[in-house]
Amino acid sequence: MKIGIVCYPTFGGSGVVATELGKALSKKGNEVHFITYSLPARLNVFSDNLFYHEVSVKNYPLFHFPPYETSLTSKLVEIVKFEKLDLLHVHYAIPHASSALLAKDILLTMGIKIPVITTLHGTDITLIGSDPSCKPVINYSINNSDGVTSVSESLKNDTIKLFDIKKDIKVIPNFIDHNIFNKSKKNIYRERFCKNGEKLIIHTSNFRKVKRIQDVVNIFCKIKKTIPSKLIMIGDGPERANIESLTRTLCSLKDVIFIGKVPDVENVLSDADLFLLTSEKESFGLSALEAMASSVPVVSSDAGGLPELISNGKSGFICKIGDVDDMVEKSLYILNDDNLSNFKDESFNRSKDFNINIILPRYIDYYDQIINDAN
Ligand code: GMT
Repeated sequence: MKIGIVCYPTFGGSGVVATELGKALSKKGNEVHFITYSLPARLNVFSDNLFYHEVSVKNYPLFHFPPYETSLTSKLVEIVKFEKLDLLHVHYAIPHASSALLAKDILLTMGIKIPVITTLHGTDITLIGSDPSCKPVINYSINNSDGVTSVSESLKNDTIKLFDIKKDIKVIPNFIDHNIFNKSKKNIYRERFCKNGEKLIIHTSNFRKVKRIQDVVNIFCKIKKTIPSKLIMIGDGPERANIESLTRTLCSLKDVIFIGKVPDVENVLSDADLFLLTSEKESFGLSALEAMASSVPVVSSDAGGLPELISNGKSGFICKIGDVDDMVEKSLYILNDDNLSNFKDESFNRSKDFNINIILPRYIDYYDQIINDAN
C-alpha cells in the first residue's frame, strides 16, 4: 500500500502515534509519506519506503493568518497525484480532515480517487473541535471521511454526544512498541537524582491547563512527607512557568526536576516507581501506556479513556478528577515495598494488550476495508 500520513510533527500524543504507525507500516513493506510542516519529532529512522514532504506556507503582507490549510491541501493534491497514493490517513481532525477532504474533491476533478481516514485523538473533539468556531467543519469532516477511527470508546461516545454523527466510528486504541519501552533500559536519571534510594515518580505532559499539573505537585509534596521521593517532570508548555513557581512555594526544586522535552522518554521512565496523570480530559493517555510498558504503575484521574487503559487496583489506581487526597493514599499504597513489585509486573502485563503487533493489524485491516469500499 502507498499511504500518506498527515499529523502534527510535535511531541504530542497524536503526532507520536501517527509517526510510530507510519514507521511500523513501512517496516511491513508499505510505502509511507509523511506530509507535515516540519520533520515529525519521532521520525528518527529513514528507509527506502519512508518519505517526508514539508508543507511550506506562503506568506504575504495581506495575510494576518498564514493560510496553512490551503498549503496543506495543495501539498496533498500534489503528493497523492505524483506518488500515486492509495490512502490518506489524517491524525487530529483540525485542520487535517477538512484539508484532506478538499484535496480529495480536487483530485476527483482530475479523475483520481483517494479515500480519507480521519483518526480522532481527543482535544480535536472534546476541547477545540466542539467550539462553535470549528464545530460545523469538524462535523462535516467526520461524516464525509471514508473512515473514522477513535483512540478509545470514551472518545467515540464523546464524539457522538457532541456532534451529529452519521458515520460509524471504529475504535482502535493506541499502541506501544516494547522494543523501545521496557524496564531494562539503564535509568541514568534514577542514578543521578535518587542517590539515597528515593522512589522515582514521573509526570509527562504538554503542560496545558487540561492536565491539572498543580494536582501532580500537590500529590508529590504529600507523598514526600511519608516516603522519600523525587519527581521528574517531562515536557513543556504554557503552564510550565506557573507550575515551577508553585513547586518553589510548596516544596524544593531539588526534589522536583523539570527536564523539558526529551527525545528519549523511555530512558527516563525505565523501571521508575510511579507515574501520575491527573488530567481533566484524556481521551487515551499514551503517556500512561508508555509508563506501564516501562513497568511503572499509574495513579490517574478517571478522565476519558484512562479507565479503559489502567486496570484499577492492578496496574495502578483510577481516582476522581481533582481528588488529590485519594491519589496520595493510592500512591502511598503502591509505593509501599510490599506492593510495588506486584504493581510493576501488572502494569507491564497490562501494557502487553496494547503491543504494536496486536494493534497494527487492526489498522491494516481497516485500510484494506476502506480502500476496497472506495473502489
Ligand atoms: O492534548 C494533548 O494531550 C495532546 C493530544 C495530541 O495532540 O496528541 O493528545 C491526545 O491524543 C493522544 C494520542 O491519541 C492521547 O493519548 C491523549 O490522551 C489525547 N489528549 C487528550 O485527550 C487531552
